[in-house]
Amino acid sequence: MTPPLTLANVLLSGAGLALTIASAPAIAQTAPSPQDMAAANFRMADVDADGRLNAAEFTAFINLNAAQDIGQASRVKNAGAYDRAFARLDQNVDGLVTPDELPNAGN
Ligand SMILES: [Ca+2]
Ligand SMILES: [Ca+2]
Repeated sequence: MTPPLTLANVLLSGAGLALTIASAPAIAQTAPSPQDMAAANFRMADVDADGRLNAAEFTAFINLNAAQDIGQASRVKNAGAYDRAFARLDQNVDGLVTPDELPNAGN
């Protein structure tokens, strides 16, 4: 059951939206850091949500980072050097890259 779309409902939700927009600039002043964006990309690329990236997930992670020009991702992507980057980051060589194995993005 969807609630009836009355004029009052539309106006009320519209007012809520206006309030949200009005309060947004204060938040928007702090742009997300490369670290934050990389962390979000990590979660997005981590398809099975186990908190670790396998080789396929890592490729998606690099591509997401490259699209936002984070760290060395564009260079890795352009060179197709996913395997090499993965091997370098996977310090304990378990075939998975964990967040603590990632360098701070933007360095
Ligand atoms: Ca995973
Ligand atoms: Ca590892």
